[in-house]
Amino acid sequence: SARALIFDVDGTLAETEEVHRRAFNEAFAKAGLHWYWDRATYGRLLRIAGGKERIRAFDQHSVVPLLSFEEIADLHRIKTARYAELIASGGCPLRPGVDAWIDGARRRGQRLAIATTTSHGNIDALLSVALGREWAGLFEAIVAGDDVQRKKPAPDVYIEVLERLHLGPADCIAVEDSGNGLAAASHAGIPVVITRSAYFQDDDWTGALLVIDDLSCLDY
Ligand code: XBP
Ligand code: MG
Repeated sequence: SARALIFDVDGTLAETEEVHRRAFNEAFAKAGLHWYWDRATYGRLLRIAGGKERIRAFDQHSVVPLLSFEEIADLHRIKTARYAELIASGGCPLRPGVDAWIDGARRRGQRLAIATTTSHGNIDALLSVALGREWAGLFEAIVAGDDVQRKKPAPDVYIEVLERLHLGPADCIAVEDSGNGLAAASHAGIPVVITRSAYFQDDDWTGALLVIDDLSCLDY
């Protein structure tokens, strides 16, 4: 079996995207923007990884783009604060099978890591509720979007995880839910298990090692 499992966060460990979407919409309202991302719009926008990048792409496609980089950063800060509040108050449960996978991996002596587009603050908000205050001790490497130059679908987060673990790509398995994630891990040479999530049911999974509905589908 693989020596290390590298997990994506959003969509893979938990169905966080509806919480992200709500936080974006509440940030827009707070900033006085007449923007609202419904599910269909958000589904299209998810092709762009990263919240700041997603806001910028949406703005650039409007008739009159209006936001500077600073304004986008401010808006994204409001969104991030709101996301943390929503997660802290209501939480967002881990997807079925995630707990068992993490336990099983530890029993088998597999190492664990995280490779995500979102921020360290957002990972902490989510996992300190879902896995407890000491959650970070479970993972040997935690690499977030702003730690590297290019976000997914670029392989940067995965390459950085491999360097920190001192492992080659064939020693690992990446667990992902999106086409961007599949591309990122594949470009780093890492085999990918896809656990299909709410927003990415029917993507093109060519190149994936395995496509499953959730991690409880696997017995090991
Ligand atoms: C997740 C994302 C993130 C979140 C928002 O991608 O694209 O942008 O939607 O997070 P992946 P931020 O699961 O492939 O890592 O607003 O913090 O960027
Ligand atoms: Mg994801």
